[in-house]
Amino acid sequence: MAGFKADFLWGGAVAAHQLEGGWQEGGKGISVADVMTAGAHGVPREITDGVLPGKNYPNHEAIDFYHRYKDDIKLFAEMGFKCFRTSIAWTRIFPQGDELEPNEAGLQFYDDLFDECLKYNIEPVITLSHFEMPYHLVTEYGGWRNRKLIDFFVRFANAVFTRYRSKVKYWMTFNEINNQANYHEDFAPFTNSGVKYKAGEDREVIMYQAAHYELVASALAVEAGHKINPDFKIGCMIAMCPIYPLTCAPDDMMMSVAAMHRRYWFTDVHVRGYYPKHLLNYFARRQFKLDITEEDLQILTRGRVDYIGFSYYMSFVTKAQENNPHLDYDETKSLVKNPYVKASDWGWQIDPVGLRYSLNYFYDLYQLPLFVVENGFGAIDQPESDGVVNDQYRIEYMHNHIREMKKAVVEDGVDLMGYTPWGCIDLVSAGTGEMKKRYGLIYVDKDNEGNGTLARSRKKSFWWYQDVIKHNGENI
Ligand code: P53
Repeated sequence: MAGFKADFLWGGAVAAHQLEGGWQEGGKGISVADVMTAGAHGVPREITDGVLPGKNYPNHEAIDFYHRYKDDIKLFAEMGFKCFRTSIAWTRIFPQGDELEPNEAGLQFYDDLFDECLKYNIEPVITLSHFEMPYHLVTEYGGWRNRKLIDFFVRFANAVFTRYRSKVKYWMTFNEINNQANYHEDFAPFTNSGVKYKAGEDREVIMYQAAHYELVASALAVEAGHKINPDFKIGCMIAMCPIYPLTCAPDDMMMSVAAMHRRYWFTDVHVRGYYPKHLLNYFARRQFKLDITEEDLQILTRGRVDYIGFSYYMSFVTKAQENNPHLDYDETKSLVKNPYVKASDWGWQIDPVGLRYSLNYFYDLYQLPLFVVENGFGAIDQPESDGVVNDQYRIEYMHNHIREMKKAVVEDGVDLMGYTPWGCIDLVSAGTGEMKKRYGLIYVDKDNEGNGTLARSRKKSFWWYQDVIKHNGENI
């Protein structure tokens, strides 16, 4: 039986702000990640007004990849990586975000990093905006609630597309653009869009406006990228947590459809180049006044993505509720526990079959190539007496997810480009800012308080994944 393609992109995924550190090196500006303190499960990260003394900002040093990337990439090569997904920190290229000319030291850093990957035949897979936009764009412009951000982003995209046109082929525009569907919490609006809400504001309409500007910026970037190098493959990036109905009661089923509409319309716009009717009807019902011009709508049709990149960690469950005649979805209130699956220590429901379901969902709807650009198990690791982390639980998680992914390819005929497990090396958690929520196949000696030698060591999963890649997943 056929399996994964011969040129399947096995690799790993990270984001600049979660591992680079060097937050002021090479002329880098302050990003939104630089003003977020460490939190914990159930304790949100604090978003401070600039960098304040006496606070713990875990992304400032992270795991010091900025100085250690050569050794780390050597370890990725040893695992057999065919690709490495990271992001370009916007603040290394345009430190404030609104400059006219890029910062040469920042451009040079990524030239060196990509050269190091290419030395081992590792394809860089690059996200343009991964929760690390310039903080200056927040304080001066209000983040993505401002249309001016489109020009700043497109300038950034053009600068890096041009500079790396012969080094990078695979790109994504906005990481997990749909996380901000959860606009009642402060985290996603800030990390996705640099939006800080004022008391009493209608959060939802601001979220739709910011997302619209991002979608226009993404489409312009796709269009520009294809001109700079027609071989570029430029994708979107969606946080996929499929929302199941709690029961087969028809109202529960319809609630799940309505919830999926609210969380995944972003993909429709990226892929099809226009807004789905259900969302336009919703805007009309809510009487949202959005700045969406005729020209914007033209741009959206021109800048459609080449593939769908998505993260998959968990599935969600919803049910119909009283007094909700329109089946409106509120991510902070509409979700319930799935009685059939277990959850991680951070409450993320573990559901490998949900990955097969997600691959089928996307492929049935869009027939575009898919790329699983994040998947993994955040857990507390304890090195044993010999110093090795025996992370059998992580191996089991990944094994079960790869097996379901394989069924989607072999049995269901989904076109899958690759698989890059999240945090292939331990790094700072985005959601909580912790180090102890580890995803890596490589252990990094550093704790939540910032103590540790930063030394790297191979976990048991390192050898396991090396074997998976070597056999192109045939042993799963
Ligand atoms: P952490 C929420 C839901 C799904 C994925 O997350 C998410 C989030 C945000 O926390 O984020 C992605 O570190 C994101 C990465 C992040 C990773 O998943 O909170 O693209 O930056 O680190 C894992 O455990």
